[in-house]
Amino acid sequence: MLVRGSVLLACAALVGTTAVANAGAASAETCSGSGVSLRYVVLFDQETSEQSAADEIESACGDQSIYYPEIGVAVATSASSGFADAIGPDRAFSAQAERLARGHSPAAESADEALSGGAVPSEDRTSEQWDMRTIGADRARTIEPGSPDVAVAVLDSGIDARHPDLAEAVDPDLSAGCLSGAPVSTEDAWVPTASTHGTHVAGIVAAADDGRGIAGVAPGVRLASVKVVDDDGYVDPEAAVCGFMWAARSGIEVANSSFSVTSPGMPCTTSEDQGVVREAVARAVEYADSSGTLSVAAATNGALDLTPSPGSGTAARDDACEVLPAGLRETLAVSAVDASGVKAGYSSYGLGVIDLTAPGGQSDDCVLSTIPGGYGELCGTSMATPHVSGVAALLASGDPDATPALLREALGEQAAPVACPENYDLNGNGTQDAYCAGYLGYNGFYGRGMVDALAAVSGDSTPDPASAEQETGEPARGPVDPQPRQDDEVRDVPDHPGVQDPDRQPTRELDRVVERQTLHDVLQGLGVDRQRVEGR
Ligand SMILES: [Ca+2]
Ligand SMILES: [Ca+2]
Repeated sequence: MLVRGSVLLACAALVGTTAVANAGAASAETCSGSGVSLRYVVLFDQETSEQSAADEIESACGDQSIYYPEIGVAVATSASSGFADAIGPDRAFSAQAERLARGHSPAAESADEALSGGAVPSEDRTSEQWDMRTIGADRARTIEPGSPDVAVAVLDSGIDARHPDLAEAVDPDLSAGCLSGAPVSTEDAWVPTASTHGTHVAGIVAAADDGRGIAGVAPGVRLASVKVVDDDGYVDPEAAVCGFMWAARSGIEVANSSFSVTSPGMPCTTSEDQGVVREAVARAVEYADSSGTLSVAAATNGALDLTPSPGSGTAARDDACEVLPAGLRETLAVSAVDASGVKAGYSSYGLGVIDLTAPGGQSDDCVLSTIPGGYGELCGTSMATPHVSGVAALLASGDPDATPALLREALGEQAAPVACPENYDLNGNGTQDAYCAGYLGYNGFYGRGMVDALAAVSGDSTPDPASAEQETGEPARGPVDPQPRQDDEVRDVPDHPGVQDPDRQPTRELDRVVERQTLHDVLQGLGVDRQRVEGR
């Protein structure tokens, strides 16, 4: 606190003078500001020490809240309007400033009261869980409910730990609030305050198999409530970074991200500031992955085509759209299907991005799960994603040594392939609503297919390490599927003149993919690595 106080004094003293104490100190102009303290995520070279980072932030009239030395990312606050400029281009970003600039009021610091319900009905409602039957979870959990040595971090709006179907699973010692960008482990920091979302997601992963209410995919595993969604529904990049770092440092096996890092007006764009956001979140996810935390994330609900653009990573195509963290290489991206197994209309999709699919529901058939005070139905890729996280937790339970790479490989190999639909005119107006590129074993709607809980608990749970080692190798030319199956029909994606997108090229290269070799070449041209193609 002594340091913080002296920083503020130093900045205040500079206002209205022309004196600059030393070469590194901020000028009078950069220290003057609106007086509104805003939070920033700040990038440093990865080798930067905590003190060096703090010094640089101080000299820019900022106050370092926390520094993550493992990834060279700091969270800072500053009331100086020149803070980002003083730090330098492409190194600092404030989601709060972005919202203010767009006329949104700052997010509430926190709601005063935790969401909580009264008595929860004890009626057995597992017969309504069509989603669990779809992935074989109802049978799987009788074989393997999951180990309490395995934890799933639900990066979300908080989990109601008083819910009888969650009380045993939620581990307060593994839970934290991350809204400020720095973890706070007191309970009031990680309980839900404005949204039932996190509690709903948590129930899908691990609601108790106790004959009451519902049962989750892996009722035997522990849950960590890691609050990253603020009361206005935003996930700022510093909150996401904090969440992944918390999961990694806590040794948590799976991080479920049923959210995307967004700011108003930039749901998935690639603006300059998005570069800072992407870099910060990517570093955190990479670190988590290398620490043994598997990242599983929702494809999002905007019915977006997330297909990577030709050329490089993210932004060569004007309408290229990347969502975080689902679009990151180490993350398993999950699309959502309805009760009939067809991609839900809202689910985003894209060849080279979607890894797996799972039940998210649609319209009248949403997914039943826990909410504070009882049970409720929600639809979305947010609901699909925890099905995959739950199955990943089952796999980790059976093989404590499984790395994220091994879990990804096993999930992909065990998934039940889902073919592209012949016709995807959901509203019946004669035009296709989206186009599914790829073949049975790997396509833009379903990735490698429907996640399979029963397969995860039957027989060999994970492939041998030798096959996973391949994925660190150079991208190789050759068949997409190393062991082609007879039933792998290569899908000829039809022309689609009626698509309702004026910017869309009538025949994009992907739509002419007719054979696997070509698909592989196309994906390589798009910068999609071999791991994506082969399911990693
Ligand atoms: Ca239950
Ligand atoms: Ca249509």
